[in-house]
Amino acid sequence: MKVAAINDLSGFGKCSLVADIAVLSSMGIEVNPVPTAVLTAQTGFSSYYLHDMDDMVKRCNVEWKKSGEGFDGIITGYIPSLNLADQILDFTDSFKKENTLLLVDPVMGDNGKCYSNFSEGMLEKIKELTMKADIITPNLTELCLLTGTEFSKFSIEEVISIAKSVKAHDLQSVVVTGILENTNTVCNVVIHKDDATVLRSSTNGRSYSGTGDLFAASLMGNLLNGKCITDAVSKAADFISRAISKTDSADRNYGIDFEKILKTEE
Ligand code: PXL
Repeated sequence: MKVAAINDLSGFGKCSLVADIAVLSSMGIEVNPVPTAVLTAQTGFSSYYLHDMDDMVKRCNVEWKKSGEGFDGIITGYIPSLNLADQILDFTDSFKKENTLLLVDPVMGDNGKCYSNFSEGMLEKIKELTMKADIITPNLTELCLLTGTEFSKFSIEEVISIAKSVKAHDLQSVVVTGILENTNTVCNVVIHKDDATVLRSSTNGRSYSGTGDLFAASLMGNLLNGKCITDAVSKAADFISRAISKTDSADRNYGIDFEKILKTEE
């Protein structure tokens, strides 16, 4: 199994490509990274340097078409600029075949706040990308942005109804991630065909950098390894719960200690 992972490489934050490469590789899946940007740290830090990779996604598209590459999955995450968003749309047009699973994580914000990549233009590009996806994994903030809904505290029934409205086509699954029910319980809502499933798992009530990226990578890995969508979401949520329970740092910016629970070679 091979996955093209279109994401940034952040020096601190345990997110993006660090999450994709570590998690998918540990699940026996080959990762072919398509770096969109290299950062000293994810953008939640008070100071960081971002080096935009310019036309790297386009270059991968051109070179990999030339060498006849193909992928079982494509996963996309944080997009640093509109230019890269356009290149990602072209890349998916080239490499999403009938049997290629496209997971789009519409990374734009968390806890009701937008990340620094957000603009109205970015929202339009990300909407375009989500239309092509087999699975989208917005958190509640991103679900609100995608649907033009004002962010507030919703009941699970309300989340289900908003999530159903964002579904772009019959075969698309929508997974709304990280809905905090109370300080000990987090919900993930899965919309698949006409069914809505609510899966609950344990948490410590805190939010950490990179959790959505780790969740998306684990979800992709479980799907490619043959799990159905609800089992794959349940496995990904369990992975996050276990990783959070092993996390020492209280500073959300440094992310969760998922490496402690990845299987080792020994
Ligand atoms: O985890 C999402 C993410 C990925 N990449 C970068 C980010 C963020 C969230 O802030 O800043 C660079």
